[in-house]
Amino acid sequence: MTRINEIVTLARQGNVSVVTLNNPPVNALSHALREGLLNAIAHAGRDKESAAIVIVCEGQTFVAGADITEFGKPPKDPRINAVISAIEESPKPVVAAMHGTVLGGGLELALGCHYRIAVPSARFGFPEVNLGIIPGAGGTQRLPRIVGVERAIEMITSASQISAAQAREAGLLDEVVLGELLAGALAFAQKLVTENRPLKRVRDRDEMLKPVRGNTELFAKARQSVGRKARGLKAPLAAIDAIEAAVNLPFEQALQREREIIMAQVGSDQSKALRYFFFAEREAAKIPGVDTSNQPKVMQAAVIGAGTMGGGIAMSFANAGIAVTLIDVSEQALEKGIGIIQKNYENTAKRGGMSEADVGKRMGLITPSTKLADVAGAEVIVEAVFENTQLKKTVFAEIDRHAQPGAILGTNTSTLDIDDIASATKRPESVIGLHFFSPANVMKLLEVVRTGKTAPAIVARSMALGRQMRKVPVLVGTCDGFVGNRILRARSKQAEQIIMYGGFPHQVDGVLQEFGFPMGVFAMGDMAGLDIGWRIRQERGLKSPVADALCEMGRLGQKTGAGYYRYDPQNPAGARTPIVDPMVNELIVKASNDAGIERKEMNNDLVRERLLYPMINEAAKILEEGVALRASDIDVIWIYGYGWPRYRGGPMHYADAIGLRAVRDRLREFEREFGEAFKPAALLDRLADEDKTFAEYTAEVKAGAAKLESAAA
Ligand code: 3H9
Repeated sequence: MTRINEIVTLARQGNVSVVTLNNPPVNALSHALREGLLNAIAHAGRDKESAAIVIVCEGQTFVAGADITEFGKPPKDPRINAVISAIEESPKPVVAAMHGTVLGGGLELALGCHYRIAVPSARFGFPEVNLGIIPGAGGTQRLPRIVGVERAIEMITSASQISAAQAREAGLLDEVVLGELLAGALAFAQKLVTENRPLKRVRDRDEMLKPVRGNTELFAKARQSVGRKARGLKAPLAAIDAIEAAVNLPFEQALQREREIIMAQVGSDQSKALRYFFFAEREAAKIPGVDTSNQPKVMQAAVIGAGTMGGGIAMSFANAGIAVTLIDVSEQALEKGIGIIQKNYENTAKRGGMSEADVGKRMGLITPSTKLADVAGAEVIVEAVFENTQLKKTVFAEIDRHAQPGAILGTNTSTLDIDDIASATKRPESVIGLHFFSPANVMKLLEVVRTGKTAPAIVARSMALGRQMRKVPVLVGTCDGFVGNRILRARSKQAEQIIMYGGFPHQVDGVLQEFGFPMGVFAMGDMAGLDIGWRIRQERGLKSPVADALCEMGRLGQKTGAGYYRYDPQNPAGARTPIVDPMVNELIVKASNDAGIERKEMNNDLVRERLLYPMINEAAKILEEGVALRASDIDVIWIYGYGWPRYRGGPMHYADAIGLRAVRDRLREFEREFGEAFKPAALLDRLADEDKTFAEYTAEVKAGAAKLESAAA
């Protein structure tokens, strides 16, 4: 065996050269890997005893793409295209032998090989658009030559993955290896030794492209449909440009076009935000001082409360294959809850989202019960009863009597004091907030709320449980609203103010949608039902002139056919599409007059800043108080829980991109004009003065904590 460099080796088995890549964790195409692979191919090429070359990877996967950490840095030769080109030009046949997730540059590498084989569990895809770029090493050129233009557009613009069986059927794979991969690869390569020459190269194939050459309609239609789905994300549309070039230009020229497009994208704000978010998401899983890895899998859960939240949480457990006892003291509520779950699953099955057998399997994992004592068998218990401290305390006292030692005692409260709830038990160290978002079976975000007393082992198990449930768990501390809702409140308050001072709901919502949110504040209020807020305000003795007036008129939102907007079941755009109602605008103007406010027209920039900057300000306070561990966690929460557009990286990244000085200065102007509520947070003020970013602040805190830890050790 020859060691080419620290991560690439070359060995000959009979007359086949085997190039092995070992670049953990995902065999990314780092500089060392590219250099080693290129050298290995050259070595094998010179080896007179070698008649074919196999490329195989150690570890969890074949190459899963370019090394994202290298993006934005000065590129170092050899580039990926040069490596792929050397493989494609090799006079000896090269076989990619694949397992794991063959993604992006990894799949491009495979497409440069003369043959591709894989184990049945392998998966294939181009996730580049999720990073705000397009496949940039020939993926937009070679994929359509094999799978056809329409399928290539679908795969690349949606970033979806396909299985080995699908890849075989689409012609991407030459063989699915049922036994051991390397043995299968060697046997496959043996057969090539006598193969006819010249070797087939994907780049030379034209049969899939020829029929659509000059077909502008196909691309126009694709742009229309992809543009709708991409909602502001630019990369999918750029991918279509590159695929169109593949169809209409000679290979080298089209490859150059692909290169120009990706180079422009790598420097774009969207790609920077998406790359930041890729690492932010992974960072959220890491908790200083708490090892969340190697946690035992949860097998049995219990959910208390069979309402909308409880039912959704029970479904989330069942969806992850975890048996769950759904408990409600009321037989009737339980029956209703189970009925809704069954209906939800059946609707999914009807839409083709799961099989009838799956419906049965998941329902089989959910056991209804009216006895709280049935929490006894559960490793995790999630309480999801009404938001009432006394009720929750009674439930927790009862849970405490029956739950097994070491069980996670979770509450799904979004507003109440978890310490207070925990005080009803003799084991507050086992109590933790598990804040799911509605609909709980759909939403990925899980705020894991640690109190001052929660034991590290419970934190570790809760984070691992979140991942087991295929959620995105983010650890936060206790405060009113935790991280997500506290920031949401800052935005809602502003939205209300804006309409009192000169704006209108459709303007506010339009600005948010233009920014990239799927829905505006007021349309969202109508969807959720305006009576929820109305009830809370009544309990707390608060007023909101416009919302209160709407509720008093019976306009409670979509469910009553009207709220801030009107809804029409016959609307060709959809029964849930908001229609601007002049009557509401009149009501708003009257509310301003009654409050003695002189309305002034606001431009969209002002509306956007008034909505978003107070959110950033609130987030700065949250960060300063240590309620969030790092700025990027806040971004993960807002992207997964509240629809902040990924390509803007979350509120903290957005603020960093604008510059904290600019944000702080604008808040100061607002403070002078509109009052105290806009006073910049102390942390924001300090970082602005120091010309620093939230990301830099987080890095400093992390370095400080590491220093303390090593000093203590
Ligand atoms: C591309 O290929 C462009 C090309 O067209 C060519 C252009 C010229 N680079 O996700 P995990 C790290 S764009 C660097 O937890 P899993 C990750 O940060 C690329 N690092 O594991 C984490 O680090 P840490 C197209 C990477 O088992 C660790 O690996 N490809 C990369 O749940 C484990 O990651 C993609 O977008 C990378 N490419 O899932 C694939 N990938 O432990 C992106 C991962 O320090 N990757 N890391 O936190 C994935 O989707 C998943 O990582 C994968 C494994 C499914 C592979």
